[in-house]
Amino acid sequence: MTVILSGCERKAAREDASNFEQSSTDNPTGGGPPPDRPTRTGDEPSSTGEESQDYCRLVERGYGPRGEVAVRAEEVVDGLEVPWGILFMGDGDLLVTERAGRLRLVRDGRLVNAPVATVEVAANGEGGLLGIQAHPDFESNHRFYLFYTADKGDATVNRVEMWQLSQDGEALSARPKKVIVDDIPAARFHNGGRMRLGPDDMLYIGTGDARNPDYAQDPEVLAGKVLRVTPGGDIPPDNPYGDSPVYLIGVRNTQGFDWRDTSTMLVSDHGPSGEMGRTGHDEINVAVPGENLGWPTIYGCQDEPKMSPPSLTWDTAVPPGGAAIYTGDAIGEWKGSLMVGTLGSRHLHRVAFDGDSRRVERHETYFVGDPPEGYGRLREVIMGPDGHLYVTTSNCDGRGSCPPDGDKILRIVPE
Ligand SMILES: [Ca+2]
Repeated sequence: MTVILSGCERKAAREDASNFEQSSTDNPTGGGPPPDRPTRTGDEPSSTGEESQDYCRLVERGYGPRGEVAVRAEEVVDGLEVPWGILFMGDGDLLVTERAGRLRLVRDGRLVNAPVATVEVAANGEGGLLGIQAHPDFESNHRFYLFYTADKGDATVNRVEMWQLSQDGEALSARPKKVIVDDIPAARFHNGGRMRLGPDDMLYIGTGDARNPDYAQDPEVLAGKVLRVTPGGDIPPDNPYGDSPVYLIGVRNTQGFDWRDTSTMLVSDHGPSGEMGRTGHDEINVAVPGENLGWPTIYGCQDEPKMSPPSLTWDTAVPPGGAAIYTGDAIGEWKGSLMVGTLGSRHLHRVAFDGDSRRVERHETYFVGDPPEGYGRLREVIMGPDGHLYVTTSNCDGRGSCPPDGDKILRIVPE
């Protein structure tokens, strides 16, 4: 049975329905066959053992009801250009990547003018300097990971490297960088780029399909996956696809994930923007090790054996940026919910699951649209060490309205 949420007309609903991060004019396969409808097909149980028709929720109009919890955003810093990932350093200071290749330091609440480092990136389209993540022993060894798009001979690739900060945190150490994962296929769109440490202290890396949908189902290719490696870049012996960093397959372009428990991930993914005549249908998924999230074989709430439909999908594109489970106490109603920043549709979404199931119990939107109510396009979403949620804006990425004071880091607090 399809669950239909009430779809109110909203200011943000004027946004187009593309799952590139905004513009459907980028559609590479426009004029293709009419889209097949993303309905469920039969009663095959998914690989999860739960039948998708029991849990996949399709939002057919709009984006979901407005949230009722009273919250507001505090500006931490402004003056940024497409801040993509945040690393909290534990003492209140943080590092933030800017997609054009700058690694910036926020110290004592102020953005330091000089970049900590500048990374030579192949910055076109959605590529560039993307994710950042601390090493599990960052406090003592100052090591961290960067995900960036690089020119390599004739090819453009995505690469993860381990770097080290100087003792004062204001520059790099002289220690050579170490390549952790190289030759992840890259493209103008669909580069993934998010990195997080799992509860097992392994490094998880979200990649995109690099505009080749068939990559996503091929376990031999690093594109269209979530990867899992040790802190030193080795392949853990218990990875689900043998001697490979591949951990989840069937991913189109993820920029956000977190863990509900030690082995259950919540993963956002971008739906199609014209491939096979399909549009819309961004996703929120529940995934266990080795899970196949279905791209490009299924979309929407479709179901196939050994593939899993999402728990939540929207007919109209939202495309999701970062995602984090709210673990703080400051906004008690949000505790345990997945918070997702969206780009084209410009919201902060709250997705609450029904216990440990795959069923979404509640879904609502905050900070809708552009100022004054919203903050425009939202990219990184991450819990800070102070128990507050932090998000970054992405209004200066060429697809939003870039204000004079640039992009911002925001802290979400109770009203
Ligand atoms: Ca999927």
